[in-house]
Parts: sequence; structure tokens; C-alpha cells
Amino acid sequence: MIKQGLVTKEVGGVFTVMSDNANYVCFAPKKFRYNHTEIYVGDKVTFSMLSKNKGLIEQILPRRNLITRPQIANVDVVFVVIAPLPQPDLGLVDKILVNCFKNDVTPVLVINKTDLASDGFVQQICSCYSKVCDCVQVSAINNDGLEVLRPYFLNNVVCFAGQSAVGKTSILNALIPNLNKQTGELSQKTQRGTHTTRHSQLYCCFDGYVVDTTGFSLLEIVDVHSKQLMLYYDDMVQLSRDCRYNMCTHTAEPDCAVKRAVEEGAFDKERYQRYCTIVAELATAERNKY
Ligand SMILES: Nc1nc2c(ncn2[C@@H]2O[C@H](COP(=O)(O)OP(=O)(O)OP(=O)(O)O)[C@@H](O)[C@H]2O)c(=O)[nH]1
Ligand SMILES: [Mg+2]
Ligand SMILES: [Zn+2]
Repeated sequence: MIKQGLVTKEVGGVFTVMSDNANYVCFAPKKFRYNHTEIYVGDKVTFSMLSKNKGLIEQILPRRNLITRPQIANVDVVFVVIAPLPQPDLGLVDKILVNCFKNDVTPVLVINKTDLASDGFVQQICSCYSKVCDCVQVSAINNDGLEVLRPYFLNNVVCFAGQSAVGKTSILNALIPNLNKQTGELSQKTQRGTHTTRHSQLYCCFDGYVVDTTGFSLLEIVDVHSKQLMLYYDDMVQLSRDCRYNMCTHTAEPDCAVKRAVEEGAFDKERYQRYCTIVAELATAERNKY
């Protein structure tokens, strides 16, 4: 009998596959190793039954995406967490958003620690980012606003991204109180540095899945050309039909609608400056490559 399921965990070549609300211990046949075909957490697979709860993976179904560090396939939503403390690195947020759009992932900007945030802070972040993604406000410590996160889980695989200490683990624990122990165990283990391999795992959360947060990054932009970065800035795309040039990068070109919007205060000046910095970084990397 062939079943279809979702890989939720992998330890030493042994896969946990969830199918019809039951867990199966699955192995990968040698053919995958010969093809250098890796199976990742988040992969949708078919498997044949070896015994009551054991199976042999037959096929990996087409992937929507594959995120690195940790490697997770088929990510639907990323919660990009920021907080008033530690002070946000919005350049980092911009890069994470580019990577989300590049990988067909829906980002949600989660402003945590609203108990510490001034109205001005929240307003500034929302006015900058609400044109490109949903922005929600929560306080993990006060269990405040977390309900708004619930719909994003429906049939989805959700990951967290964001600087250290913004409260990713705290949000996860507030969402799934009985997960506490599991996340605690995991971070203790990595703190001790027992093993460098990262074992990622999908946990059931509401009607979807969430990935533990250890080391999740999406920080480095790969495979985006400096001249195409603007394609991943939806707020610029909306304006660019009024630029003189079709593929205007909104940097050195004359008669640019984005630059005009920046001057008029209709486009966040700092987000624009951060964009120019990333374009320059990418261009430098391109020059050094050849
Ligand atoms: N005031 C306040 N503090 C919070 C809130 N959420 C988390 N914190 C605190 O922020 C600190 C960091 O929280 P973590 O959940 O460990 O942060 P993290 O993003 O998982 O950090 P890393 O695992 O290092 O990436 C802890 O001391 C939390 O108690 C909140 O809503 N309000
Ligand atoms: Mg954490
Ligand atoms: Zn332009």
C-alpha cells in the first residue's frame, strides 16, 4: 500500500512521516543516495508500508521551495520577528523579506514586546512595511495579540526569522504551551555543542506546522542580481510604472518615480537608503566574482 505524507523530522537517516494524523518511521532506499537526492524536513513524500508503522520512502513530490539554515522544504509562511529591544536591524528585515519573496514564502512582520514599544515605534514600522506584508503586534510575555497569528498556520508550514533575543522562542512557547519542554531540550543541547548537525523538526500548531527556531536565518541574499533586486520590493514595483525606464533600478537613472516618491516623503527614505546599500553590496560581489 502506498501512502502520502509529510516529513516532520529526520535523525540519522530515519524519517518521521506524518500521514492521516499518524506518524510513520520511514527509511530512504539506496536509490536516493545514488542520485544525491536528499530528503528534507517539510518534504511531501509517498511511501510504501513495510509494517504497521514502518515505511519505505518511494518518491519526493515537487517542492515549492527549500530554505537553508535550517534546511526546510515547502515553507509557506515566515514570521519575521522584530522588537523595540534589541534595537531592530531593518537592513536585516529587508533582506529576509527579499528572500521570502524570492522563495515564494509569505512573510508576516511580527512586532513583539509591544509592552515595551512606544506608539511611534510601532507606527514607523507599520508605515514602512505594511505596503509589502502583513504587520501584526504582539507581546509574548503578556500573551497579548497572539490570536492574530492563528490563521497563518492553517494548512501551512510556518518558520521564524529574526535577530537573537527578539522573542521567537517566547512566541512559540506562548502559542503552544506544551511545547515548552521540547524547545528547552533542543536549545540546551545546542548550547552544550554536543553536535553541530541541526535537527529541525516540524511541530503541529493549530491546523498547521511550525519549525523550531534554532538558527533560522534567511539572512544572506543569494541568486539575486543587483539589477533585479527591485523586483522583490513590492512597494517599488507599484511605483515603477511611472519610471522612465522599464527596468529602472531606482538608483542612477533619471526621471525615476521611486526617487521622486522618496523626495516627496511618500516612500520611506531609510528603506530606500537601505535598498541602495544592498544593491551596492550585490554589485560589489558580482564584480569580485569575475
Ligand atoms: N518585555 C518583553 N520581553 C519579552 C517578550 N518576549 C520575549 N521577551 C524576552 O526577550 C528575551 C529573549 O526572548 P527569546 O524568546 O529567547 O528570543 P529569541 O528570538 O528566541 O532569541 P534567539 O533564540 O537567541 O534567537 C527573553 O528574556 C524574553 O523573556 C515580550 O513580549 N515582552
Ligand atoms: Mg530562541
Ligand atoms: Zn525608478
